[in-house]
Amino acid sequence: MRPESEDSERDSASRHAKNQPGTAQPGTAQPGTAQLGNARPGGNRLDEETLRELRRSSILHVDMDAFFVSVELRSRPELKGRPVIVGYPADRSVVLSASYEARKFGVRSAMPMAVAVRMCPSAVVIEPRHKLYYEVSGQIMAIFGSITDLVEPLSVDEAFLDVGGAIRRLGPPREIGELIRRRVQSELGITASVGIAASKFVAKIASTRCKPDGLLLIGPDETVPYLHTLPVSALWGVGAKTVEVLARMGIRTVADVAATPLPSLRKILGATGEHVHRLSWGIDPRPVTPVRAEKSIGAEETFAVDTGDDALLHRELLRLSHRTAERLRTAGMHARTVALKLRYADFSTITRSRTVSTPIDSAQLLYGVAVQLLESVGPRPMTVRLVGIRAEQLEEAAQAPLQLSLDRRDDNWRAAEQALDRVTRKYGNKSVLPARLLDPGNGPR
Ligand code: TTP
Ligand code: MG
Ligand code: MG
Repeated sequence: MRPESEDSERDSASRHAKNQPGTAQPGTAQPGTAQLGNARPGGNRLDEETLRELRRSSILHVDMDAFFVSVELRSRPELKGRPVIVGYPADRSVVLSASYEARKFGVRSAMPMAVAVRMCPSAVVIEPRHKLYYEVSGQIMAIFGSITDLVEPLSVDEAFLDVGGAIRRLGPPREIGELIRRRVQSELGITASVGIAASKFVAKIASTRCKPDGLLLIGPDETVPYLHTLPVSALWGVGAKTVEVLARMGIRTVADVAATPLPSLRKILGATGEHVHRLSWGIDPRPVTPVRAEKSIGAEETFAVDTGDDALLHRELLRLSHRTAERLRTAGMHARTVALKLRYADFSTITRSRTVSTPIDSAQLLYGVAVQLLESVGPRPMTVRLVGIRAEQLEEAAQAPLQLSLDRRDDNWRAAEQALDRVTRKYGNKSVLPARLLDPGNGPR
């Protein structure tokens, strides 16, 4: 008998179709669990073959459902089941988080608030309480950390976990996923969805597909057939522009990508063609890499005179982005998260951060995120004393081969900035700067 037959069947994606989220309810063991045995109290030891098999799909992607909204609903349970949006009510603001009831009306995160309210006039809008979310985020990460050391946080509400080393102690990955879901629910009062697979890429797809309040395991044998049912946009790094480019060539699904010869893909997409091709066959060898939260690189500046001037703030952000990006590149690091810090005239300080899907090391990209973060702050209550940018969740450039930014402009920026680094090293600082920074009269675009 093939050793994997029992488990791979039990763990098959087909049993947990995406339209059946949350099939495994907290507290209910999966059929067959008892026979598996384990090292937990009352259980038998897992035999080596079973263990090897279970370890083939040991990567979990855990993400909270409608995180900011769910945290708010803990103190306002009467709103459960109703459309709820977290965001500033001002027209310039965007939706930060939308309950699944609001999503039925078409509301999505990052949508302008004005549009969202028009789509769903019955939605209850709640102003964000970022400090609270960061506290809960810490508690989420602490739960993950009690399962395994191999935790790679991706943003405030999600992380990859490699639970291969925890199977003897806690049971098969699916049980560990259910354990995490139960603990998040009972200890923090919110729900999480868990995707499980052999790779980070597929685990993330799985969690997205089983939301909300679900668990989906895509076993090794189901991975390729499952991927091939998806649209190309499911591939990491394939954004709207690339979808368009591929569609013009008649490539619409992951199966189409897989069936396209590599040389043709290279011709269409350049160097990233190879990565996209590999992903289409479920190949993503990147390991779960724990990142230390304190590892960060940044720059900040106090204004000579407190300011409320947007143009000045933007210009300063651009300058700080260049400083930070140069330091990143010197250190050979890429950043997953960009944080903005604002200190107001009364010394009260706020930070906002955003995690990007492709690690970045260019000033233009840092600046882009910083501007979005500044906009997400909403109306500022008073003038600003200090502004800062911090690149967080750093990973070594060599560890992040999947620079799947398919926007050629990004690559051009990176090349231009690398050239700038070389000039700076040779001729000293400030010999070359973007025109906007040299001419103080220049406002933001
Ligand atoms: P997400 O996990 O992307 O979204 P979500 O948890 O609200 O919903 P889902 O069930 O689809 O996972 O983001 C986590 C939180 O991060 C979200 O609740 C609010 C915050 N956030 C922002 O502040 N800005 C953004 O642009 C996005 C996408 C999220
Ligand atoms: Mg979430
Ligand atoms: Mg998330």
